[in-house]
Amino acid sequence: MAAAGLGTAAGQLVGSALDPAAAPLQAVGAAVIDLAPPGLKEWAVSTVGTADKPLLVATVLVVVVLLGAAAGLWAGRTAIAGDLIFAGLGLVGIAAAVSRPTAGPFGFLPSLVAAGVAVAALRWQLRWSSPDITGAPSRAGLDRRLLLTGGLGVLGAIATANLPGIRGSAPTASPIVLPRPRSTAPTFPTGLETTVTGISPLRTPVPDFYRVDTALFVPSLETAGWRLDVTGMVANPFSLTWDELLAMPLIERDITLTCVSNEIGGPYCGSTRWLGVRVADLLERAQPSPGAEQVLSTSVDGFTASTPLPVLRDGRDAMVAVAMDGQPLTREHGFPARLLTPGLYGYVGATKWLTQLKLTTFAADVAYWTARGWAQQAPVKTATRIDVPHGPIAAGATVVAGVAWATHRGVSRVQVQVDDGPWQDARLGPDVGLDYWRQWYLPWDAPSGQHRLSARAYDGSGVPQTAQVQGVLPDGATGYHVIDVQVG
Ligand SMILES: Nc1nc2c(c(=O)[nH]1)N[C@H]1C(S)=C(S)[C@@H](COP(=O)(O)O)O[C@H]1N2
Ligand SMILES: [Mo]
Repeated sequence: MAAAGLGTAAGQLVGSALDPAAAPLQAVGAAVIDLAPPGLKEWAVSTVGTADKPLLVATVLVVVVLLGAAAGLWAGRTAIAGDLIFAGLGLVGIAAAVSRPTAGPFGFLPSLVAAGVAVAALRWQLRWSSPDITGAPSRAGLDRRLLLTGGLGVLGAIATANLPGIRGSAPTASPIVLPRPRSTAPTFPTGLETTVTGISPLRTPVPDFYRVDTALFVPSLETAGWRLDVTGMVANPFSLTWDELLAMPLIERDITLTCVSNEIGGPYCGSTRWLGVRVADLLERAQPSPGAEQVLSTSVDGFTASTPLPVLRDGRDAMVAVAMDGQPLTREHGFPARLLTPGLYGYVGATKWLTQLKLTTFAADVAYWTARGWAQQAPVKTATRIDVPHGPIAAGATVVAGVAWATHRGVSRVQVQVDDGPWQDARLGPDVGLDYWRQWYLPWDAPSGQHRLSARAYDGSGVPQTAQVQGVLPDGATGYHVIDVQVG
């Protein structure tokens, strides 16, 4: 176990110096994410949420250490067996690192070093712990092993601390000056949160904005050297530096972003003010060829999304965003630039750490989640979330309140049902436009006892909410958010 830990620590150190994504834990963790069946991923997202990444790394580490224990036990009988286990582990790490879409030429090195160090450490331990001529284990061997285990603790700590970006490093060194938008958003109204305690604020604070992605470590890009390539089936391919992108006309828009994996009533929906360059402007300059069907956006970490071209040309404010809530994007949300497509779920229109927009066909290029069975076309479905009450409440005058969204279609009406009573129209909060969620509330004189509250919305054309998520709902389920409340 000590040898496995030492080897891993060495690999992590080489990786952090060379290419963090190639470090053994990151590389294997990322491969597990990409290879995991979609059902497992949904389970992870819904049960452990954003903690899924540290949990995954910890699991990989535990498996490595357990295999180290097996190596130690077998090596006691046949020394070569231990070598073989560590060599096998090293090969897994190397395979994971070099098969990344963004692998560099030295991706194999961290896991190679890890396996080498582990084999050497195991051999060294075996030498000292082999029985002496009387058959008793040598004293020196035990002391050494203790020493080694102690050393492992220290190095293990370094290695774990050395997982840059699992939580995202500090923003870029050079301060970023955001140009003023050419087209500003209307004055932002005051939300219901000033009067309704517990309702989602009309604008989501950036630290509270949900994060969903496949990136085990948050890519740490800098604006210097960053480029956005617009390429593929276009008459005029081009490439923009950060300064060139910012020199284009910027739009400022209030847009709600949500994840298809959000459970009914779940947290994976956020709303804020974005600043960016219209995708339509970029397309206009590139001049897509007649056969182009989609824009395949690529992230620096290899993630891809397919956004249907007609959607990007129908006049909506799809943008390459550079700021949210008045500040440059945080690393977690795609610094320095990301795609944002109002009305589409994140996995088909919101690529973070964006580096390329490629005009292509659906047959020629299959995006990350489409390859894993998710729909190619994914407009956001109408959804409602009850934010309050949350937990038991006292009997008497109170409110039921929350948010509803039908991105790019707007929300025209929200209704609440108490137990089996009539559906009552809730009052709607301020209107921030078709692309933004709507707060709502309904005063409620809550009688003592156990009550069931249901909420549903209608989109801007009056079409009622049906299923919200993933298509598969249990029999009889409506997709409405339903909660049970204990009153009194
Ligand atoms: N590079 C990259 N971009 C990505 C993803 C990803 O896994 N990698 N996930 C997408 C999904 S599924 C969603 S819902 C949104 C979430 O954006 P947020 O984390 O800023 O809220 O990012 C999208 N962009
Ligand atoms: Mo998502």
